[in-house]
Formats: sequence, C-alpha cells, structure tokens
Amino acid sequence: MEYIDLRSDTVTWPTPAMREAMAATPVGDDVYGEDPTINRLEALAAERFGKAAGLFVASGTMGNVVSILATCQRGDEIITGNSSHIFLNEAGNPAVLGGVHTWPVPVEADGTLSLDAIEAAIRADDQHYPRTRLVCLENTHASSGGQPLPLSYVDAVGELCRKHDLALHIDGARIFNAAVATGVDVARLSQAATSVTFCLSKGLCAPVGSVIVGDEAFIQQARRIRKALGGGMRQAGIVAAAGIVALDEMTSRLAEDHANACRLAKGLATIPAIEINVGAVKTNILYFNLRDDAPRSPAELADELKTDGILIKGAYHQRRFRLVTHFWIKSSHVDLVVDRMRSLLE
Ligand code: TLP
Repeated sequence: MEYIDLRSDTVTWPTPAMREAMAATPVGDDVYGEDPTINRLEALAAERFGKAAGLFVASGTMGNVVSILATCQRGDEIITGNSSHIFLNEAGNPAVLGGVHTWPVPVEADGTLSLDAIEAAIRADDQHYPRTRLVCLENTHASSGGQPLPLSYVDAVGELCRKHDLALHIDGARIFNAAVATGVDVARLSQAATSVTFCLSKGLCAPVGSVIVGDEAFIQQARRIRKALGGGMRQAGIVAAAGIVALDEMTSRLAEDHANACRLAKGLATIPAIEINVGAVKTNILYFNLRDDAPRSPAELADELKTDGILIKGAYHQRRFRLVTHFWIKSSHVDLVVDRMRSLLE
C-alpha cells in the first residue's frame, strides 16, 4: 500500500493470491444460481458457521438490512445497541426500507447490551406498540474499540430471545476477530443466532462482499429481499473467488493484527499527550484521545501525519481518534507511527 493506512480495515487491498484466484475462477449467472464460485463461497460460509445456507451480498450494511427485512414485517421493532453500526451508520435502513422501528439500548464498555436492558425493551403485546421481533448484537463491537463478546453472553442473549420468541441477528462484520480473541470458533459463537452477517472485505482483505448465514427458509427469503434491493448479481464469482481465499487463508492470521494493535496502544501510551486505555485493546481496533494541552490540534496531527504517508481518522471535535490494524500494517509500521507521533506531540 502507498500509505500506512490506519483509518479502517475496510481499506485493505486484495492479496496477490486473491488477484490470482479472481482471474482464474469459473463464473456463471448467479441470479440463475449458476455461478459455481458464488455457490462454493456460500456453501463454505454455511459450513464454517454451522448453518444450513449462505447468501453473498454486496456489503455488511446490505447483509444487516437484508437479514432484518427477512425477519421483520412493517410495524415490527428491533432491539440494538445505541452505538451499534446498525443504529449509527446504516442510514436508518430498517425504517427507510422496511417500516421497521428500532429501539436502541445502551452499549456497555465491553460491547454488550445488558440482559436487563434487552428484557426491559421487549414490548408487551399492546396495540400502542410496535411488535418486538429481533435482537441485534455486534461482534466484535466496533465503536467500543473492537470488543469481542464472550460466548457465555451471546448464549445468554440467545436464551432470552428463545424465551420471548425473538430472532437473534449478529452483525459479525469482524466475527473472525472475535473468534481469535476469545478462542471460540465462529460456528459456536453463532450457535444462538438465527442469522449472522460477516464481512469478507475488512480484515480478511477481499475487495468486496459479505455473507449472510442462516437456515434454508431464512436464506430463501433473504435472497428475495436482496433481489428487491437490486442486489442480485451476475458473474460475481469474480469477487467471490477472493472471498474464498479470505476464508481459507486470512482468518487464522488475525492474531497478528491484534498483536500489532496492542503494540501500537502500548507505544502510544508512552506519549504524554495521548490518553489511551491499553487494557481495552482486545482485537484490531483502538481508540485514543488527544489531551487538551497537546502541542498540536487533532486536525494538525492528522494533517502532519498524512504528509508522512500515515492516515488516521478522528472525531476532531471530541479529540478522539480510531486506529485499525490489518494485513497491510506490519510491526515495523507500528513502530514508525509511534515514533512519528511522539515527535509531533512531545
Ligand atoms: N464499518 C466501517 C464504517 O462504516 C464505520 C468501518 O470503517 O469500520 N458492521 C460493522 C460493525 C462495521 O464496522 C461496518 C463497517 C459494517 C457493519 C458495514 O460494512 P460495509 O461497509 O461493508 O457496509
């Protein structure tokens, strides 16, 4: 990559193995069900997650909204975190596209929604209320710093959902990071969920795409909704080929990204102008704050780093930055970033 790009793991370029697979893979018309590479990716994903079927979609956002619309009717309500990607960053799509209402409940520092808060948000059967239909978790929870949800917690939410006859969706954009961090495989982490979306195009480096997994009837309905949203694809095997490489080759190496995030956090913690909770760094995402008395403003810091080929992303008004490690960030880059930041901030 030309830059040391820490803005997100969405910036990852496809690996050489992906580019090769993309050039060589057989394709067909996927709306006819005839793209052998898409079919292979969907089967592989379903198998990895211990679910009956999979559906390739354009993005994590599409995976989430298709899953929500395949589960809910107009007038239904979903319960999700008030800092979840679904609530904050998906353009209000359950309401915009499906007439589905959202009840946002507080997200705890560890990325969980308390069981009490979920239970309190479940509506009584009353004509005044929307019908609660679905709970959505996010694993890892991105905006709380890539927090991996513990298996016992996910299972407990599953139990609660079963008790109230609700579906459970996991936005698993980075669920492979959660699997590495918790030492629990994605099938077990997803066992309690009726649907899971995971992204191929973040830390796994594929150029495009996410996959939804669930049971056959759900995926059939999801396929119909994907089509309704204009997401039926034709010779998309050319991108699914990269997704297969992502699943085959890129999941087990994520520990390296977590180690680099930890190294980065420890390095930044030695710079007096930076406030960071090193212990909160569990996967590949870290947040830090620039102290009020820092010698440079947040915008100046980002601009100066950019001239050195280092990209970071921040909410300048909050003096808050997010850094994300990935395949294209090596430990030598981490050391260079820490050194450069130290010289700008000391
Ligand atoms: N997140 C992006 C931005 O949209 C914030 C990022 O850079 O982290 N779920 C989670 C937890 C995500 O972090 C994201 C992307 C998505 C869903 C949506 O994925 P895409 O971008 O493929 O629609």
